[in-house]
Amino acid sequence: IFEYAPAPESRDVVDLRSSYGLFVNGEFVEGSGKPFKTVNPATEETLAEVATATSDDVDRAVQAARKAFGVWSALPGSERAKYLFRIARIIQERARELAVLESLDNGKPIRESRDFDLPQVAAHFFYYAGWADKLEYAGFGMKPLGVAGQVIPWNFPLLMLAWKVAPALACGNTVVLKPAETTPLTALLFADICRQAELPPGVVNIVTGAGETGAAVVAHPDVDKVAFTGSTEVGRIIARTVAGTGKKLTLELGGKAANIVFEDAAIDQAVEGIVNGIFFNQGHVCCAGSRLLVQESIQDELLAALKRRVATLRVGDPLDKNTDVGAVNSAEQLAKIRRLSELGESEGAERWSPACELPERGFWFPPTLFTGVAQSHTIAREEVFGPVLSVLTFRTPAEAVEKANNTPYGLSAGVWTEKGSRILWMAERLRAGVVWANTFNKFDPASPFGGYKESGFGREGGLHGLEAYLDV
Ligand code: TXE
Repeated sequence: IFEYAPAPESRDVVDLRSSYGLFVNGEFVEGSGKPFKTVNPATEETLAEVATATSDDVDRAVQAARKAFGVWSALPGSERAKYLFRIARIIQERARELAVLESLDNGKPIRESRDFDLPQVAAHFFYYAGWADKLEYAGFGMKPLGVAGQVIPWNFPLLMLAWKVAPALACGNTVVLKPAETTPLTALLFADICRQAELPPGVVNIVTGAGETGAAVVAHPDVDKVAFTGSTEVGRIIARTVAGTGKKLTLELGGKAANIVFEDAAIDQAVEGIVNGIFFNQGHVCCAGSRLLVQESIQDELLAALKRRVATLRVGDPLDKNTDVGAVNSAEQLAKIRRLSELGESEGAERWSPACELPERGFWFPPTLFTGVAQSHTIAREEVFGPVLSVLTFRTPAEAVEKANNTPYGLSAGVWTEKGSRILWMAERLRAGVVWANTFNKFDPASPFGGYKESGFGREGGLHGLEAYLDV
């Protein structure tokens, strides 16, 4: 019935340069390391060459941040708020440019970068701008920590920046941020926005490069606070580096969330929540609902409805406004998704994907369901970080809780039921930082986010997100 008419967003709104430097002390400067290429994961074309910061470059950035700390932390909160409001407004004004650049560098559908990432990014700056002048009356001690070293991943490049930079600056800290090596471009455009907002030099510094650059930020003796979002493996390395140094640390790591559907749930609504839970952002989401726990009595009905819905998802060009599922961010991540999916099959689960044509070039993986998954299967235990859903069943609420908690992670969970009392009963027992009820992947800057167990510690967002950047 429906003719498919591609509706691509224009690339021309982005003024791509062929090479990018580091942003240190308010200026773009060359890096001393060997530059690296960042590619468009949907086409494998090189977007730009980006500087690599060595430990000497990181040192210069930290020194700039240290110097700026004196100025920035001495400003009245109301003055800092003005800068943050200005940044938020410029983000709104340049939202289209930022969204297209995010989709180009990351592979996510423009619908998501335009309607989710960018509004959330601006909202975080507005929200924390609102706190900057209220902190001294809000029961907090007033001392910012100093220089914050922040290392972020590639799944929500600009949003993870906002989660880290906005509260740090509101409290009076200065920042040295290292974006992920596959998605550095929107952070560099953000650097340009800082200049446009006339933020004092050195308050925000962006150092690009791979893990070594991140390690140099974390280890720098003049960094007072480390904030990291990424793999549990690297989180452990960072925790070891920071141990005994007196630096403050927050970690936001992996997840293996259960999305739990009871027999009395509104099925159509649950299906939308399941699809959103695992296929949003190609499943590159730490809180993705990657384990579907369905009550046995409705398994057949739910799976049939879910497959019908998944078959309608459009996979393809991230800049096409009709696209639901974009490109996998990197060749490495694609290899990991493939390896874990092959393991899923060889360990005995049943694999299903709708018929869907994937582009020839680029990094692509179809929406995939595994049914008949046992708790011992690798795909039920390891974070795939891709569009791959493992389906398990349960009979009683207690069994649902036990299975949901049977993971070293504890970032999020979803509960679908019409019974309010059951939602509360479940939320009390689920060991997860966020429990969504009859929805999934809902975010708000006023709401704290963070993990239990191996998903990390500390909270980002809301009032609690300020604690990570203040000394009492
Ligand atoms: O993560 P890394 P990768 C999970 C997900 C994914 C897996 C691997 O399962 O498949 O991790 O992804 C920097 N010191 N998540 O390899 O390496 C790195 O340069 C300091 C979940 O991309 O953790 C990048 O900027 N920094 C996750 C950032 O850490 C180091 C999001 C994250 O990269 C470093 C991403 C070091 N020794 C992946 N080594 C989530 N929680 O949302 C690397 N980095």
